[in-house]
Amino acid sequence: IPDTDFSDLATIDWRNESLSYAQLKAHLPRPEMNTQTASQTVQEIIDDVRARGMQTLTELAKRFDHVDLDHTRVPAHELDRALEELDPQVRRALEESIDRARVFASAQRPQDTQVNYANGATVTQRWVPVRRVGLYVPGGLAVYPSSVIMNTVPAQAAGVTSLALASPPQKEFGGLPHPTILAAAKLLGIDEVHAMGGAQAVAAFAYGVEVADDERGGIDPVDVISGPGNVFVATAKRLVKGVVGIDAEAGPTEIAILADQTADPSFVAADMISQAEHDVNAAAVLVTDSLELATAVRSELVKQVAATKHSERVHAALSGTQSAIILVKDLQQGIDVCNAYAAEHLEIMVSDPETTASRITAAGAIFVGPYAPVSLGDYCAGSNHVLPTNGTALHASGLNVNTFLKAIQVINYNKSALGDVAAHVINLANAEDLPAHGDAVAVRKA
Ligand code: HSO
Ligand code: ZN
Repeated sequence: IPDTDFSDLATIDWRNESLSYAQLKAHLPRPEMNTQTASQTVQEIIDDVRARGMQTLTELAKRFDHVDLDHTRVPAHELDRALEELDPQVRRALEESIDRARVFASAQRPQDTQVNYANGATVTQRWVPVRRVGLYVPGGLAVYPSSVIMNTVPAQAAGVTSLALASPPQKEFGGLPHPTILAAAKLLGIDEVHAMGGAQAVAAFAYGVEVADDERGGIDPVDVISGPGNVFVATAKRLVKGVVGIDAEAGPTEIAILADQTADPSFVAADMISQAEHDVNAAAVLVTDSLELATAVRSELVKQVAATKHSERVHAALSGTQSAIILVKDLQQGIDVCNAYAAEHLEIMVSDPETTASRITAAGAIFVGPYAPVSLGDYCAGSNHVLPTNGTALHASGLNVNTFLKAIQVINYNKSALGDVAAHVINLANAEDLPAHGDAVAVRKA
């Protein structure tokens, strides 16, 4: 391998190796595990919210966010104002993003299924939306109105009628969440927004908060909490899981690119940088059978990283153990590597991208060909950008309407249909030494 310019990005050379799936999984670049847990502090906050409700929420807003609130609910006129004051170009972009996401999410709605076993014997699977969803939106440095869209649209398309948003109060905005977040909520038709952050927001959503004698009301408990957050939010979600459903725990974002000598190195470098821009722990992995491309991408990285706004963060992300260029002997090995890696985002820039994409069996989302960069999917493709990270795409899916639906199985048998299988039920009940189960059928036979 020739000496390279962008030498902090590791090279892994597997051109002469034949690695099994297990070996691939063991040696792929992954972020170092963050074992830090905040369980005890977070459990105390949850208990406190359950015991003292709104009182705890306002006290913690004072302690952590340095703002004075007497209630978390953001007044309706503040939502209106945020939307009025939103930059019109940003507004149009958000609207386009919402429109495209809605079309795709609505098309995902699953059909109910019904099977007839006999006359008078049907079993149906009926999809029903959860009653209420709590959406968490982080404050601070990361202000992602696009994530408000990505979390809200599939819930609404699923038919969820009650949706509340929580985002930390910001001192510089007079104790309200960030105005772009408020504007995005208003655009989406969410009118219940709470200025609350951290573990306390998750607790308030999970258990609800009762408030007597205040027209602003309390906080109704939700069935599902979704949305990203810091370590306290993630820990709180883990602790309330079971009481409510939660979306997957999102780790740092990652991009893998499977490319051959036909790929444009400036596109490859730009896309690696685009996701590295999120976080020093973000991962960018190039998988290629072309040494020439790998070298060209390195020189592009030198140029583009120097010129990009967040170059320090990008440089840190590309230098971390989670990022690398992986050299493979051929396309097949490249596909095997990608299927074991199970990237949150996988771009395919090879000569026949569609055929190659059809052979991918694990990825949060696949971006096919040179004109489908991940940043398109982050904002305006129509697909969702909340996707499984850190290899969980092996078993998990990106946010979609099913996240907010449950399937109810409906059993409808009449007397003669029950009679047809009665003996089998009774025999199985006896085999399990649960004769009362059989009796419940026998009593109906008379
Ligand atoms: N790439 C991120 C989503 C995002 N990008 C939001 C920009 N804003 C995780 O999929
Ligand atoms: Zn992004």
